[in-house]
Amino acid sequence: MALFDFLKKKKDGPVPAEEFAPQPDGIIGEAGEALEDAPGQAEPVPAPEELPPEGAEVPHEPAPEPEYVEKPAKKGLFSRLKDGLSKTRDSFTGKVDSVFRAFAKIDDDLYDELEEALILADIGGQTSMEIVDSLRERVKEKRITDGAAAKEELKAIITEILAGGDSELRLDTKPTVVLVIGVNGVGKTTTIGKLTNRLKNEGKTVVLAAADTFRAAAADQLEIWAERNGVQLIRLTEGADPAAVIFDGCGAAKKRGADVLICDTAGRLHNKRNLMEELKKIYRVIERELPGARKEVLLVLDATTGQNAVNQAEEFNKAAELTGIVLTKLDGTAKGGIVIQIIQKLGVPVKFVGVGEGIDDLQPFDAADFAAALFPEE
Ligand SMILES: Nc1nc2c(ncn2[C@@H]2O[C@H](COP(=O)(O)OP(=O)(O)OP(=O)(O)O)[C@@H](O)[C@H]2O)c(=O)[nH]1
Ligand SMILES: [Mg+2]
Repeated sequence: MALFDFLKKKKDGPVPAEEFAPQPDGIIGEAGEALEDAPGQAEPVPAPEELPPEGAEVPHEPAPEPEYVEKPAKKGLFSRLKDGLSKTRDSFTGKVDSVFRAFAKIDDDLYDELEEALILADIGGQTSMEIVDSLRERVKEKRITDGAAAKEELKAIITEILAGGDSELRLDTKPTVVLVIGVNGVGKTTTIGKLTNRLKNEGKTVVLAAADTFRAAAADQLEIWAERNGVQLIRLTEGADPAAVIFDGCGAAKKRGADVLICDTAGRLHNKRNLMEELKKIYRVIERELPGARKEVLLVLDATTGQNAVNQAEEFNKAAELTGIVLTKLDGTAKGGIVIQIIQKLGVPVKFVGVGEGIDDLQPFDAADFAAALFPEE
């Protein structure tokens, strides 16, 4: 596929800085050795233009790596999801139920209250309105008169929205390259660790590329995950060109006959031009080194940031053709409702959800399970 097929041609303005998490300061260093050998590849990535002012507070410090504890008894996937979504469920069903309880009949007031409840449950204004409009139509069409049946319809509508995308990670080529992007602290590296575990358990050979060369600790963190999973890690020195790491990663994946090359990236791509520049360069390396390889571009979003995560998804989606979203930290938030608006607004499928820090706390996204976990049986 041609390089620019991956990048939308739309000319958008710069990404509003407040929509992205603050980034650590720094400039990309010289290209790594491998890339210097590669003709036409060695130009360094332009330094970010929107660096925070000197002395600016940088709130995100990478959290210490959690103690690795293998969960003793494998709890069922669904019950893990249900546990993980408990805060969201309490907020969501609490609000929705109280609306249906408060109204004896289904009328405009109920719809207004329901829309408000959905907005409060982080489903977003536009998506909430669409859901309520659709409910209104169905209730009319099916001549529904009682609240319980209307609630069932609401569940069906939400399930349909959630099921709107192809949530499968497509590993059609050997290797497939999985590029993991997102602002800092959202859980990219942890997600890669968990995803590697999943893929290994499916019998896949995985190579990891530490293309977050922004700080040495990032590669160290990925190395821990590589060791846990017993997979090869490609890393270069701090400050090396990320594309150089990907170049070496492609080489290692070829040599090993790996099924998947997963690339970690720095969470500092905070304006669209930098993101596009860097991705272009990375794509160019992948296309030359692994012609025809499928690319999965996964955007990691931290669910605890609520509407900000939705904004990030919109901005990243303009800059790069995302193939999927990973929504992390659902276990720590009541804001899981954002998944509904992300799917509805962006049309990008959610492929995985993170429901904890453990190695097996990454689940493939399943619309029916997610909806079932949101609407408990009565
Ligand atoms: N509770 C919970 N914590 C998570 C989840 N996913 C990631 N985390 C935690 O979030 C923190 C940040 O995760 P990282 O993987 O380092 O995030 P990152 O995006 O790689 O961050 P940078 O490399 O700094 O850009 C870590 O403490 C993780 O353990 C999740 O699904 N649930
Ligand atoms: Mg990281």
